[in-house]
Amino acid sequence: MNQKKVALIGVPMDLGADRRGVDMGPSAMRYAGVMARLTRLGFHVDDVGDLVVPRPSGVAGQDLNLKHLPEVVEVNRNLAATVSEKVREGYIPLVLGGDHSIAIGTIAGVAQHYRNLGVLWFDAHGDLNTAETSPSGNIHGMPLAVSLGFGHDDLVRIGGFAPKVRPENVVIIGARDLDPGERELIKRIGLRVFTMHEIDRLGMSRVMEEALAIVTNGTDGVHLSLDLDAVDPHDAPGVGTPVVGGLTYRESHLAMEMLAEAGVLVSAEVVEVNPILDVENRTAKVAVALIGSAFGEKLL
Ligand code: 5AB
Ligand code: MN
Ligand code: MN
Ligand code: MN
Repeated sequence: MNQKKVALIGVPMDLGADRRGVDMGPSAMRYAGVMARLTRLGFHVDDVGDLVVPRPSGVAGQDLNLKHLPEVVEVNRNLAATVSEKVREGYIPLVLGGDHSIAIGTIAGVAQHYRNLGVLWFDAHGDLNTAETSPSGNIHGMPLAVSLGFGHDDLVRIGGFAPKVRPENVVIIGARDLDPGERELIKRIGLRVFTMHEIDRLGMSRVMEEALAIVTNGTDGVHLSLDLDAVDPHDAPGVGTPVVGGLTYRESHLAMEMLAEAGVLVSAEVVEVNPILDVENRTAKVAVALIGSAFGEKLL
């Protein structure tokens, strides 16, 4: 059997968010041992390094309620091309963020090869805003909307086609902070959102069973988008937009282990790790431990 290959792609992007520092996320996760962790699991790991993120050109995009739009578009175009090339070469791309705006590029690249992609989106937030609904103008609050075909054309058309994914193939897990426009969109397109309320009531095991059934139904692969703010700030304090009442360390691990057992993962990104706001690199360590579980790590 051919050895499975993982391509690490760092994207030191922080222009999609208000708080600086998340650009150091890739370094923090490398320092926390992501490479060794995957190698130990038997993967051939190639670190392709970090994409170049331009310096912000003043206030471009502010008038559109899309901060740093040109830079975010440029980076995501490059990321989509890199991810697509790595998938073509037989790799599972593992994108290390950076703020969550980079999901636009990852999904654009993967969806070029998987036209019926399923998406598991772990997040305290919906990331379903558009310029019209966003309270902040920060593009990291918009990537799931963009991937579903909603938002500014320059973002939606990255990779040359839209939408990248269909609502019936996508689930959000861990939500506890949604804006009014996001709630409206969720209802309009019938997106399945497993809120913290449902995780409390059903338990993560049952939630993951249902979530996996949705994202594998009629799809040709599953993408994991893991925003570390899905995890409770007690365990993952180093994130730009912490929200109390999140997933426990154990719940998040169980979710990743069940994903690994399903054997459907074709790409992943781990985002919003902010070392400046962290405590002794705790959040990056949690991120790397979760990556281990998602890629098949087991105790026995
Ligand atoms: B993250 C908020 N909904 O749009 C907005 O961390 C927060 O990628 C977005 O989930 C958080 O600004 C984006 C208020
Ligand atoms: Mn190699
Ligand atoms: Mn979030
Ligand atoms: Mn997010």
